[in-house]
Amino acid sequence: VSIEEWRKRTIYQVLTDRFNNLNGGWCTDLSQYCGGTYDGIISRIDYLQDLGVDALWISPVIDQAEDSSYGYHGYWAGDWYDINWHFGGDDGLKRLVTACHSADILVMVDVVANHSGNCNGGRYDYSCVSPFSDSSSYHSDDCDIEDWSNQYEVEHCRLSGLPDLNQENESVQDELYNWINWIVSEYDFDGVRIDTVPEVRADFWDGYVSSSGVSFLIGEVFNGDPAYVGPYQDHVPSVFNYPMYYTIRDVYGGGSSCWNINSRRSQIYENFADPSLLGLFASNHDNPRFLHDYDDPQRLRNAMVYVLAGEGVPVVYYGDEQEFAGGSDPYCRECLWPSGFDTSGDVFTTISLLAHARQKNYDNWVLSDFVERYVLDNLYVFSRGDVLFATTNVGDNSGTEHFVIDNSPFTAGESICDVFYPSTDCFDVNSDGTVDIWLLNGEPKVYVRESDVNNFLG
Ligand code: ABC
Ligand code: CA
Repeated sequence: VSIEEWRKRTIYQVLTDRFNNLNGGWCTDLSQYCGGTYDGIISRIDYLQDLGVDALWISPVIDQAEDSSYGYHGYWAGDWYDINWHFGGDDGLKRLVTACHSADILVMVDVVANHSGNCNGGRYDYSCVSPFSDSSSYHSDDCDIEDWSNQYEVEHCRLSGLPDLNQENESVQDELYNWINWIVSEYDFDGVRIDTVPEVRADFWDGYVSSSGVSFLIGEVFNGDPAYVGPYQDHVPSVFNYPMYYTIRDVYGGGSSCWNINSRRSQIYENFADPSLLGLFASNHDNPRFLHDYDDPQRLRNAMVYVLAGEGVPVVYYGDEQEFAGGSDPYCRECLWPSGFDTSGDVFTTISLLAHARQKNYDNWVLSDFVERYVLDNLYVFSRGDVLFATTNVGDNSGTEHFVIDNSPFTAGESICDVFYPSTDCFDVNSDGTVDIWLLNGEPKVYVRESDVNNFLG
């Protein structure tokens, strides 16, 4: 699957353990397994299709080192060549990939090359790890990462006490390169999400990427500074746009000036090789959810318009569409099934409309350049092709805002329509070419020409 194909996709991030437990039930302890499986996901592919997402990012798939607690999230590797039986094992994973491919959903696997798990609760016990069961596979520095500004420490010390693989040991490096090639080809994955990128020396990733056999790999560099994150895109084709994540939250959540989007974009252009390929997101599994920090679905709707139509590849974190509001890890990792997979909420509908429009890609708007059109403290308007997006940061219950903008893809006298529900609302572009934008109670709007409405909505 080509990079160009990935650009059109909308990625949906699930924690495999939390998406669907076919036996139902409630999860009482979010720090342990809750029973979600690959077959659970397969049985709800229709839900993914209703939402309009067409790429699925699943948890790390391999067997876990089980000590006093359990790696329900998948980041604590045990047997690298075995598939986590809790999720359905080898057969279950193969069934999932086949079912997704039949539904034209790409599958992205999450992988870790920085560390393994701890065995039997011991800091130096590697006995349950295969093939890295010997201490020579790990960095000998024996320290924990404390100072995130010390890059030597970040690369050689342990993240949360996890055994830190020594990629400077050539046999470890070769094994990791062989492993990524094996896992991708054995399970027919279409893309890769790479964990803990800055915790391994940057040039390790060159060989990892070329061994992977896929074109789209997206790395996690958990840092808000574009100057720190940007250079990693010289080694991994895409990385998550963590700098823009913080800006999306500050602006649409916290109500800081929309000019912050403008200035963040300039920084991103200065520091990244290809801003258009970065992963755009408003929530993930390591941070309190958007609605936890900003308790207003109208604000989340604006953020999702930016995520789905802004510059980058959109990533929707499961549960945001259900307006979940969990706090820090593990509370942001709720079980989805108690929601009943409802498809009627405002945030669900907003995501669904835009994600389906992305699939339609009428007039190639998804692949067209992002053009910033009009910015005020409380208004951010941009276009992709001939689609115009108006977002605001004032939140619900804020009354009516009226703007007249003099920069849009439309010309005087044309009839254009806001396509958001409950009904499409059409009006004419003013005779001087300006467009009147009315936003009620902090809502976002999306405008297309009246003659294009059906093409856009499909
Ligand atoms: C467990 C417990 C947690 C507990 C933690 C210490 O141990 O569950 O309650 O707090 C997995 C599990 C976690 C588990 C960990 C450790 O393993 O999912 O539940 O936490 O056992 C990735 C994954 C993540 C995964 C791992 C480990 C890595 O997405 O799910 O965790 O495989 C660092 C790493 C990053 C990692 C993240 C959790 O920790 O770099 O890869 N995520 C600074 C640093 C970041 C650092 C971050 C958090 O703090 O720069 O590198 O991320 O510790 C901004 C700044 C940033 C700053 C943030 C906080 O603020 O610009 O630099 O980030 O403004
Ligand atoms: Ca390391």
